[in-house]
Amino acid sequence: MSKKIFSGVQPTGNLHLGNYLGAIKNFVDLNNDNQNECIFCVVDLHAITVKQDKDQLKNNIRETTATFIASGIDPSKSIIFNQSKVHAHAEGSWILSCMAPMGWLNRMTQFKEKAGKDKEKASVGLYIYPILMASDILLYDATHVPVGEDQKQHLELTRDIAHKFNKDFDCVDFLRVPEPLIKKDFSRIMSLKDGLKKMSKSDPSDLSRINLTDTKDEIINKIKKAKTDSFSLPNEEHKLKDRPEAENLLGIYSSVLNQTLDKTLEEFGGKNFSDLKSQLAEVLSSKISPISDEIKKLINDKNYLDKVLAEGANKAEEIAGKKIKEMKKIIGF
Ligand code: AQP
Repeated sequence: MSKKIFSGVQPTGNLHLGNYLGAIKNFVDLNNDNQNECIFCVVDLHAITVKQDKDQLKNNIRETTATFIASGIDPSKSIIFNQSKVHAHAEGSWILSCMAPMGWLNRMTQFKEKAGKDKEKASVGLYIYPILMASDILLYDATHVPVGEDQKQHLELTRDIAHKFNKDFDCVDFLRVPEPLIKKDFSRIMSLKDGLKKMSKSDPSDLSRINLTDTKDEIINKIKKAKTDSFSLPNEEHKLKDRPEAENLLGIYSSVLNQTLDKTLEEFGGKNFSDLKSQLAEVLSSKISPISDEIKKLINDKNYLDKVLAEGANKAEEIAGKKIKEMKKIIGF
């Protein structure tokens, strides 16, 4: 069955292995299936929900675009664009925020995590972030949305909002209810410094993540310094319970090699972390280094990246512009 794919990544710098294994790697597989229509968005409106430096933001938009292409997304097959270029996203977000009850938003755990203790000082944008995400997805009639496990709750909200809009305005199936595409295994990559914390761009410690622009030496060094426990590696999955660091490193190894955790446990069961670490550094650098080299090459070709984004925005505008017009008609504008 042909799928309409929509997903986005924030241009907030430090794109890392979690973004790659949780999302971008799936984007590439979906892009490679000729039956799919794919739209990959650099979600710069989402990025400004926390303060951004103007020049840094501009660079990060290009770097995220370069990362998409360097990872294997072909801009002649998939639409790649940045969100702020297509007005319908913000307009749709406002309309949907007028139908989504606050109670639904109050349940979003990502806001609680990101706002932390200082909730009063967090931006309103951070609070309504999932509504902008719903607008992004629903404007393109996306059937499937590939994301990491951390975005599952936001996707459920998108589905609820679509159902509510269709019901409130008596327009059955106008907003298409999308399906999440979340990989069953290893859809949440954890910090290298704390197996209970998500690997994230905003972690102050660079040693907590493998950046997609890291050199081979940096990768080797980070894996060497990754947190471990004091036991040897188990050979059965249930023995990974309460061993988050072991589970994370074995999971990363399996995911990069596209192999099952069972196979990895067979390979490393009874061995020490040092054996796993040296193999992991090897497979990671052979996967990441070519992407990293290509990002560094592409980032110097600003004209090319800007052209990809401009062409993508024109195509996206055609689709989203039409949908927002219909949406406005339905609500009585
Ligand atoms: N650790 C992760 N494991 C698996 N998937 C992940 N994703 C992010 N972190 C992990 C997935 O990457 C896609 C793009 O994410 P994003 O850039 O839009 O925002 P994010 O989820 O907020 O990413 P970070 O790194 O955690 O950023 P900060 O530190 O700014 O909060 C999404 O599909 C996400 O699931």
